Amino acid sequence: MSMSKGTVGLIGLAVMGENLALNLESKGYKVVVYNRTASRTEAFLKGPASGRDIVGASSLDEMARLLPRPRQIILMVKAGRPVDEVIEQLLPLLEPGDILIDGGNSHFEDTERRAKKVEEAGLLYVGTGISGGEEGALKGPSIMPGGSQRAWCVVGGMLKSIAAKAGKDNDEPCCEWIGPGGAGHYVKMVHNGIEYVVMQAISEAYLLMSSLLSMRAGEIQTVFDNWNKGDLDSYLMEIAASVLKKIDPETGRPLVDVISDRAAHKGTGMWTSQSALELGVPAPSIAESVMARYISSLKAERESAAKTLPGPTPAVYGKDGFDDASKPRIIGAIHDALKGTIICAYAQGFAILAKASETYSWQLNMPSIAALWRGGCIIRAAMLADIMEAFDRQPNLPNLLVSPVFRDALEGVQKGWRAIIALAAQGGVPVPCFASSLSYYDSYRAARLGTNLVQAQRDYFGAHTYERVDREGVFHTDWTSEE
Ligand code: NBP
Repeated sequence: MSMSKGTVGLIGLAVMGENLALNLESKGYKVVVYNRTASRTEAFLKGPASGRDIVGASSLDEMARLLPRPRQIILMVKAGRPVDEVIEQLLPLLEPGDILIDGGNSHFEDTERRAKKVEEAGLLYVGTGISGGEEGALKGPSIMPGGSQRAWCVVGGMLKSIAAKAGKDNDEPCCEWIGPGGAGHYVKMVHNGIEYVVMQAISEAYLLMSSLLSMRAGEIQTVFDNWNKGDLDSYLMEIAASVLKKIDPETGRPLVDVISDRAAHKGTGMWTSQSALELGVPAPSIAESVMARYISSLKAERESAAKTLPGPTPAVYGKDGFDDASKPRIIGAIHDALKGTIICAYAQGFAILAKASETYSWQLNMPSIAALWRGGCIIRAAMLADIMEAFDRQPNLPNLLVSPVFRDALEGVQKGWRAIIALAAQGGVPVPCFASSLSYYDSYRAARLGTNLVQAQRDYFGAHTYERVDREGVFHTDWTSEE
């Protein structure tokens, strides 16, 4: 009787697992679900899953019996130890050819290790990034699968069917094979690194408007809404505007005003920065966005330092000699800084991907990665169409900054970007991400930096040698000799 396209197992019924199960079922798959805490399975079956082609398993053993071979099992449990624990428990219950798909935010090195172990047992392993949060999981996330190519041939159709769709006819699935081993989770990690920058940059725009221009949440929301209709059209811009609209029912104030400024994190931005450092890829905007969260968490120290450390008070619009034209001008400059910073975020993310691809022999396809981030994921943005085109035209583009479309965009924003950083510095408003991104841009476009002096000092104290600009070779100088 069933018109099912197939049966799939899903372990872990928290936010992501529940919604993915519903998404799979809506696309014609029968889903066998299991959760460690049985009450959660029961609540799901009685609640959102009732009347749907979703059945519960009370143990992993029962799940294994309910699934046809080769079994396809998606793990949506907490990243880290839980994934290892579930794999340990599953291995004795499964048979060669069965496929395990880890859809959590696992570290790519863990995925490499697990893939080896699982494949030694004759099973196939897919480590896939899934982005889009709760809504994406339900309606169509962006999916970044990596691991066994043989497994992709089996599960590719299913993953594509539940993914978001993008493109001009909205029919291109945001799901494509990424590469072997941990490549899928690596790409998801870098996605999150870029996400950290965009979020931090939007918060700097908000801080500047509130501190320099005394704008309230509602007014900033209008600006964000407008930007979201133009070149900054993106999911994060849209939700930032939506957040600013929300009123706290208890106080009647904008909810954002009563939310503590301590921002937490789950580690993916840190992992991206660690990987960039290890691979030797400059990615200061990503690192700075992680640091911005760290410094935000030093709330008590900041509150105490605010009473003692000297600094200017920002000039305030309306009081300190701004003319009438200055407010739109400042808002325009904030827009420019935000756009420049977001371009740097993508440029750094793709530069990390390029180096990782070379280092790990993944052969990552940059236009395809840009394409699958166009829909469903947290960093989806109109800008991704330009990124896709830039890599399509020049597959070996050394850095997005030098592609014609972004070169022109940066030319358009740099004046305002510089002006707002100067104003922020004069007023003592911290804009770490805007400022470090501009330094990245200026460093990248500098044919000569001051680092000749660094190399000279290295040679001075450690005989590390140096190269010269006027002839080939490696040189060392006895810096203390009188000659
Ligand atoms: P959580 O990351 O909060 O994990 C909770 C799930 O893990 C529950 O089903 C829990 O079972 C299960 N679990 C734990 Br904890 N330890 C376990 C163990 N030792 N054995 C078996 N199951 C165990 O859930 P989530 O927020 O839905 O995220 C799932 C994955 O997707 C994570 O890797 C997350 O990073 C990733 N992700 C999340 C989002 C998002 O927006 N939330 C977006 C993209 C990716 P229990 O009910 O018995 O405790």
